[in-house]
Order: sequence, then structure tokens, then C-alpha cells
Amino acid sequence: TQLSIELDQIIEGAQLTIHFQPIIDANSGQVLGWEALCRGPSDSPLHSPLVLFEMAARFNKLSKLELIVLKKSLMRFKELGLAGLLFLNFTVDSVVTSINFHREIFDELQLNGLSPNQIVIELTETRATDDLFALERGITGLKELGFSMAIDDLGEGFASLKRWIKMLPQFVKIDRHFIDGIHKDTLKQQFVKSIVDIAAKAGSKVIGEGVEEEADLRSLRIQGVNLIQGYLIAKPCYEPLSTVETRILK
Ligand code: G
Ligand code: G
Ligand code: NA
Repeated sequence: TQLSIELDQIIEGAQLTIHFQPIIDANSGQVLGWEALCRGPSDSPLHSPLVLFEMAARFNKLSKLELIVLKKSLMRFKELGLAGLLFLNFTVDSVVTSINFHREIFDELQLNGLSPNQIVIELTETRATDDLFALERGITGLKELGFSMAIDDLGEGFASLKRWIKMLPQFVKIDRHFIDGIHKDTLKQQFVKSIVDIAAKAGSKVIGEGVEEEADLRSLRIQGVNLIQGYLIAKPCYEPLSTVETRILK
């Protein structure tokens, strides 16, 4: 079909672009790092990474896609001269089931003159495997190579919160659903507060995702969330300014 042809073209590297969105310290305004977000061709349903990754999974081409996204992200990060940490999204599958993949990430970094301590690997809480033993082994392996870990979209499944925290990720990212409108929602405030408390015990830093409003940012800071990402600061961008003009609350 037309879509599977497009998928192959994307996997060959053509038409795949990487956008970057900053993650900042809301107190100092300093950029902590950048999340790489991939995009297919703008006129295709595969523009959305959600659709793109679902298609790739269905055609058994997930690891090929992840490798090309990785290559492009590293190349573009260097090309743009961005400073700070590079946050990369990976599927749990690739991290858990393919130990070779760890080596591939490592080798690609070396090719680009980057080191694992500049990389934060984001795993989404919801698309987790049931094989917790394998997951833990995969994460331990990556940490031993010097990578940092982040749990993405935290809050989508509250029951799994404790088990994720057990893996002592350097970062946890709170899903934007819990951020949106937090300034007028005491339940969301309590939820975020409890994540901040548990994360502190685990030594994880908390990032609030999808911050769009100043009032929500203010509320997040009251709950102890100082690292933020969202349209309020900057949208994901093909050519981001390396110095993000931040609007920091006094
Ligand atoms: O940028 P956008 O909101 O369209 O992203 C939608 C989803 O796609 C997000 O959950 C994001 O984590 C995921 N995504 C974006 N880029 C990548 C990528 O390079 N790899 C993986 N596995 N997921 C990605
Ligand atoms: O699941 P993950 O955290 O990787 O999702 C990142 C997605 O969230 C990207 O698709 C990005 O475009 C989107 N995003 C980033 N900031 C905001 C925001 O402030 N509001 C909304 N609605 N989406 C955002
Ligand atoms: Na992410």
C-alpha cells in the first residue's frame, strides 16, 4: 500500500525530521536539555510519531525505525550545537528485548562525539512490558553504560508508579493531563505533590510536561516541580533557538 511505501522511505532516512523542545529550570531559566521528537512528512498520516510507530510495529520495522530516528537525532543535535542533555524516546520493547540495541546506541554516540552521560532515555509508563524482570535488566544495562533514564507520561497508570520508582530513574515526567489546569484542581495538586514526595525518596528529578499556562506553572512550583517543558516555554521546533527566551515568573 501507499502507506507502507512511505514507511519504507522514512526508514531509509528520507523525509524524517527531528524537532527539539527545551526542558528548562523554571527558577533560573536555564535549559536543562532538549527532547527530540520525530516527524514524518507533513502531508502524510505518518507525520504523527504515534501513527508512524504504530505502523512500524505492525510491519515489524520498529527497531529499524528507532535506529534511524536515533541517528538523525544525534546528527541534528550536534549540527544545531545544542547544549545540555538530549532526551530521546524509546519503546520499552527495544530497550528490553534487544540488548544489541544498547551497543548500537553507544556506537552511534561515539560516531557523533557524544557520550552516554549527555543522554536521557525516556520510556513511556503506559506502554510497559509485563516482564518486569527483563525491564529491570534492560534499564540496569543502560545505566551501567552511563545513560540516564526518564519515565515518561507518569500518572497514566497510578498503580505502576511504585514499581517504576523502584527502578530509580534520574527523571520522572508527569503526564500533561495532570498539569493542564492544575492551578484550579486540588486533586491534581495532591497527585503531583505525592509524585514529588516519592520521587524525592528515589532521588529522581520531576519534570512537568505540557505546561501551557502561567497559572499552572505557578502552581507546579508551589508543589515543588521546578523543571518544566511545554508550549509556554517553547513548542517543538525544527530549528530551535539555542538560547530559549524564557518567561520566568518572578
Ligand atoms: O510530538 P508529538 O506530540 O506528536 O508526539 C507524540 C508521541 O510520540 C509522544 O508520546 C512521543 O513520546 C512519541 N514520540 C515522538 N518521537 C518519538 C521517537 O523518536 N521515538 C519514540 N519511540 N516515540 C516518539
Ligand atoms: O509523550 P511525550 O511526553 O513524549 O509527548 C510529547 C508530546 O507532547 C509531543 O508531541 C509534543 O508536541 C507535545 N507537547 C509538548 N508540549 C506541549 C504542550 O504544552 N501542550 C500540548 N498539548 N502538547 C505538548
Ligand atoms: Na517523551
